[in-house]
Amino acid sequence: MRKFIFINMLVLLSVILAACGSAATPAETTSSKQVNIAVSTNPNPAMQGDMELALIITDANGSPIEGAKVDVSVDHTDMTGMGMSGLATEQGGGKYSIKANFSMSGNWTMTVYVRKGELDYKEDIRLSVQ
Ligand SMILES: [Cu+2]
Repeated sequence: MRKFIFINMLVLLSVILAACGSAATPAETTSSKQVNIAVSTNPNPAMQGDMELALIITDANGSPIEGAKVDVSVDHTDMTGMGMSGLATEQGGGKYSIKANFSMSGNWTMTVYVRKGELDYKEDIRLSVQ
């Protein structure tokens, strides 16, 4: 009987350890951002329907990042299968823009990929559509 309890304790302990392992928090990245993305919308505030998204993309020193490949995808946060994506058009001076049609109001998440040479940066930006 004593042995049986001991085995149970071991099993319980291993379950706890496994649970702790999966809940481990990833190492935090506290280094300053390589890339800054400022988003503006036309119309502003963002409205359901056709919209232009403009991104001003700068580096850690505030200098515009030009000549980058900027992929934008947007997803309606509460739903699946409502995403769209495309390549933003460079406007010069670190500005990139893309047209989108938001078929529903609500919370959307915009994922921006900025790639240029060694730089491969991704950022999720929340977008509230009225
Ligand atoms: Cu939706």
